[in-house]
Amino acid sequence: MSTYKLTYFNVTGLGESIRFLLNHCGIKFDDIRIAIDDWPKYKSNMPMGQVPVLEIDGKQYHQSRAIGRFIAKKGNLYGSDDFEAMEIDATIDSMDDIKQALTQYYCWEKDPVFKEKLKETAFQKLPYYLDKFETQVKKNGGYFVGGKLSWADFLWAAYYDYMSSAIGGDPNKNYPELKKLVEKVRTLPKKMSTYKLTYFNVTGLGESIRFLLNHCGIKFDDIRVAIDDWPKHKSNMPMGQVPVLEIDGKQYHQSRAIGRFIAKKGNLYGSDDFEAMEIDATIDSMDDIRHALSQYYWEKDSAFKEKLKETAFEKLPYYLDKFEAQVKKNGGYFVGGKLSWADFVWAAYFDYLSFILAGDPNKDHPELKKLVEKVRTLPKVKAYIEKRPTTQL
Ligand SMILES: N[C@@H](CCC(=O)N[C@@H](CS)C(=O)NCC(=O)O)C(=O)O
Repeated sequence: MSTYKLTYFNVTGLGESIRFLLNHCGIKFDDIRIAIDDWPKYKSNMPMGQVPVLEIDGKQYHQSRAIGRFIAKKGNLYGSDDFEAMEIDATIDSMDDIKQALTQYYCWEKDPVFKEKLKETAFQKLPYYLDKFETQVKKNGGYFVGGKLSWADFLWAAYYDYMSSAIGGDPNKNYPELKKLVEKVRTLPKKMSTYKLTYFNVTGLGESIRFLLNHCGIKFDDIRVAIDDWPKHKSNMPMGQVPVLEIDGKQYHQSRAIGRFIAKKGNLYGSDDFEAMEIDATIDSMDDIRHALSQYYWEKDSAFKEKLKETAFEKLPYYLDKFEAQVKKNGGYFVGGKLSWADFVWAAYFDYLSFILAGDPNKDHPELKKLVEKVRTLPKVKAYIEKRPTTQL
């Protein structure tokens, strides 16, 4: 579970929408609020001498918009495509333009004559912006963008406090659509998704998902169906198979689709579409060889089993050599010189393949052996392995 620490002043300002987002997305964080008098002690420790700063697992991230966008992506609040994302960005930039105009007069200007001038300019602009925003929300079914909740809605709802004190009253009072939207966002319950993974009490196709969920700090119910009970469950599964991951009551199936979803959340799906394609291809190749071995292992007809065994064992060294070369070329990982979903799949297949092969599949492949060890000793994966039920395969 990543640790989050948000540092800001004890005001709403640029920090409040981040607090709203973190709370809404169910991300626990330390809400550090610096007293203005203490600021000189902190300033030099901040990346650009400013706050908000969000620290994630000890690394500092700055700029309120960059931070907001990061959380919005995590919480599915950054639109459905790049067009919606651009609209959200534009809306937020416009909100910032008017907030900036108000801030200049309200917070910074000391000269009373100049302050009055800035106030005049800001108050001249304000209705123009509010009219535009009102029209936008009306057009978009009660939200700023795309007829659904987005980061832009959170920002406006969080600016309410600051704007109210800057203009001395509710900024949305003559704007029913904005008023409704702000109320809607500010009364949202805190969201904490619930995850339930259903699989058999074996490693197989479920284990890499268990590794990933643990590594990403996503709490989940690890439901392990006993083989004898399976007939009772089968018809409740989308394709009559497991693994199935239930998120907030909705079932998702197919181990790869599930793995990819968690990998994206955990930044384990490469840095771009090319790396993602390499990760997909690597995992599909892992599955090709796992499938060949499984087919032979579970075959009942002894003559056919022998034939399948021959085929699988002919293939195996070819795949292992290829994988070994790939990991060597990529600095100890399957793709891109860094940890990815592919590494998790291979590290989790270790149990299943060891069972079928009656020995360590990587024993003659030092790069693979090192990688599997690296993944399996990642702190949260290691802790999971130590406490997971002992299974035959
Ligand atoms: N392509 C599917 C295959 C799922 C699959 O084969 N699941 C097996 C367990 S490993 C299963 O549910 N078997 C019980 C059945 O089919 O009734 C995936 O990757 O999720």
